Amino acid sequence: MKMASNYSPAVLLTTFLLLQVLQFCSAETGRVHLAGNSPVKGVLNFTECSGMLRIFGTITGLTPGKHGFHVHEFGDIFTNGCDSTGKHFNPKKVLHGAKEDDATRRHAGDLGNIVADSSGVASVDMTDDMIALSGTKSILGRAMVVHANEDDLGRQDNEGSRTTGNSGPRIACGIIFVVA
Ligand SMILES: [Cu+2]
Ligand SMILES: [Zn+2]
Repeated sequence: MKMASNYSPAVLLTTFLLLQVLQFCSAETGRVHLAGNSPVKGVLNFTECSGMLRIFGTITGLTPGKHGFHVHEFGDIFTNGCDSTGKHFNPKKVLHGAKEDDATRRHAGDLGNIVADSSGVASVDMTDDMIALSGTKSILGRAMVVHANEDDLGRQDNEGSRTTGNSGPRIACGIIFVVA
C-alpha cells in the first residue's frame, strides 16, 4: 500500500503551521502542580485554541472513582492550604452545575469530575469554553482543586449540591500559572 510519502516535509510543516494559525492558538500556555494533605499529586497543562481551553495531564494517588474537579476563585494555597482558595470561580454569580451545562446554570470553574482507575491514576484531557488564559474568563493566578468525593453536579435538592456539588474535602490543589 502506498503511504503519503509524496508529501515533502516542507509541505507537511507548512500545513501544520497554517492549521495552527487558523485555529488562533494563544501563545500563552498555563500549568498547575497539584498537591495537598493527601498522597494526591499531579501536573496539568493548559493551552487555548479558538476560544477553547484544553486541560491535560495526569493525577496520581487518588482513590479509584470520581473526584470533583474545579477552578476556585483565589490562588491562595499558603494561608490555609487548599481551604484558602475560596469558592468555585463564579464570575456570573450563578448556581453550581455540570461542565456540560450552559453559562447560566454552572460556575465557570465547574469542570465536573475526574475519574481515577483502580491504580488511583486519572488521565485528564478535557476542553472548556467558559474559562481561558486571558480576559474576564482568565483562570491564571486562580486555583485548581481536586476533591475527596464525587461532584453531584448540582443535581440534588440541597444547599450543598447548589454550591459545591457535595464534593467534600479538598485533597489537592495548586495555583494556575503562566508558562509561556
Ligand atoms: Cu472545588
Ligand atoms: Zn461549582
